[in-house]
Amino acid sequence: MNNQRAMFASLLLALTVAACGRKESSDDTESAAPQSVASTNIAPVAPATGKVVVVELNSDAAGNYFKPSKFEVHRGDVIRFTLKSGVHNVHFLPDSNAGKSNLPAASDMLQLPDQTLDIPVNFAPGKYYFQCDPHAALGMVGHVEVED
Ligand SMILES: [Cu+2]
Repeated sequence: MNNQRAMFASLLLALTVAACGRKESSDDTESAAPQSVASTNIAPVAPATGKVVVVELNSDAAGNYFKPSKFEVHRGDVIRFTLKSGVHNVHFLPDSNAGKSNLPAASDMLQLPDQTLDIPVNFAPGKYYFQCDPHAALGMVGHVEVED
């Protein structure tokens, strides 16, 4: 009886710890697919499908800005730049990403509301800088950290 209680208590504790650990993921991301149910006994066979990380491009009373302007992604994710207002582009400036390879080319201007630009995250782990060319001087810059 007491053993059963102890086992139940430790199981509960393990579940609580697992639940807390999941909260570390960023609030600014959206899952591309429903989250798979965690399985503690079976090791994943293949890397999970990447998630879609939405980054808005805005032009409003607050200025011109990416939202979020600082975030993390993992290889296999997709960064979905989504125009909310204004006219913007996305440029991973080589000069500001010294030593990095595989940078996406500067994008065309996004002009239509909800127009999207998907950038697959296939670059090496590290910190990357990007900007909107017309508004970089006004602070429309972003930082993304790529993790494996
Ligand atoms: Cu812009």
